[in-house]
Order: sequence, then C-alpha cells, then structure tokens
Amino acid sequence: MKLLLTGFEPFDKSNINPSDQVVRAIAHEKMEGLELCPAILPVDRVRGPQMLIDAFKLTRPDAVLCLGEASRRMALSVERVAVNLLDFRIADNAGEKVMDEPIMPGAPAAYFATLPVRAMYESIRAAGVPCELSLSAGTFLCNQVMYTILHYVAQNRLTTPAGFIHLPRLPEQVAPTDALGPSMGLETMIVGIRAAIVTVRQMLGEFVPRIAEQK
Ligand code: PCA
Repeated sequence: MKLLLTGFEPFDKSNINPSDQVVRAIAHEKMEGLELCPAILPVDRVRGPQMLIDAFKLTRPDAVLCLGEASRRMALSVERVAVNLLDFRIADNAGEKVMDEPIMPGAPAAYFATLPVRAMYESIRAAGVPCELSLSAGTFLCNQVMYTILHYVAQNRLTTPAGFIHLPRLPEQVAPTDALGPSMGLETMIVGIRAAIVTVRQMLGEFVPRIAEQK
C-alpha cells in the first residue's frame, strides 16, 4: 500500500507541531507492505490544500492520512466529518483570518472520512494509546485539507480512502505556558499512528484480493 501521510508546519506562536514530528519519525521507519509518501503542509489557506492535491497527483497513493495538532484534545482524535466551512479563530501563517466562508462555494456541506474510522479508533486503543472518535475537525486548516482531499477524490470519481487524525500537543509545548492543558508524548503518538496505519493497510489488503477473485 502506498500511503500519503501528511502533517502541518508549526502555527499560532508555537515553533513545534506534533504532526510534523510524527510524520518525520514514521517516514524513516520500514513497515511491512507499506510505501510511505510523507509531506508537511503549510498552515496557509491557499498553499496548504494546494500542496496536498499536488502531492496526491504526484504520488497517486492508495490511501491518504492527514495529521494535525488540536491543542485542547486529550487523546488522538480520529475525525469522522469535514465541513464546507472556514471560520478561523486565529490567522493562518499567511496572516489570513477568514470568517463564515465556504471552502468550496456550491459544493456539498460535508464529507464523511472514507478511512475505516471505527477500526482505526479501536486499533489505536488496543495499542494502549488514548483515542476518541471526533465529530468535528474544526473550521481551520485541518478541516480544510480534510474536506479538500475528500472533495477531490469524490469529484474525480476515485476510490482512494482519505481521513484525518488530530493530535494533542507535546509536553514540551505545554510545559512553558501558564495556560495548562492536555499533552501526549511523541513516542505514544507514534505508537497510535502506526496502529492506525496498519489498520488501513489491512483494510486495503483485504480489499484487493476480493476484487482479483471476481475476475
Ligand atoms: N492544526 C490546525 C491547523 C494546523 C494544525 O496542525 C487545525 O486544527 O486546523
């Protein structure tokens, strides 16, 4: 399976993004039956989604898993839904702060993730990592890239499954601030994301022989 795995660059006064670190760490690993195509996206409402689509066209992956930071989450959050809405609480890294705008005017209100979200959630927890299923990827860049890839796949009548997992902050992001909040160590996040990837690979691995048998 060829997997396009993306993270985001740091944003909002932080110089660290856990998704960037998880992608970089996993990119160097050898996982059986897996070819990883890593990419780090800019937190920029124009360049972020564009880079994801460019990476998709370039790599033609069998599945897409995007990662990003959600500062108040206590656990890995497997996102179920992306909505057609931009409503930025803070400016992106290009200084743009958008309110109440659709991502794609006239396009569907929302898309469900097409990765096996329940199985990913269960396998992450079975690996010993706190995890939740989440109903909202927010209305910032993470939701925007999730919506963008699901819309692109649907518009082009492709079957490539795609989805998104939000990560808590790293302890080193929280420790210096007075506004305390949840955090999770990098190694724990990596264990969880690895488990999710294995589940996606199993889903696709079972899918391919079934098609072959029908011929
Ligand atoms: N998290 C932000 C954008 C980039 C990131 O890592 C979000 O949740 O939208």
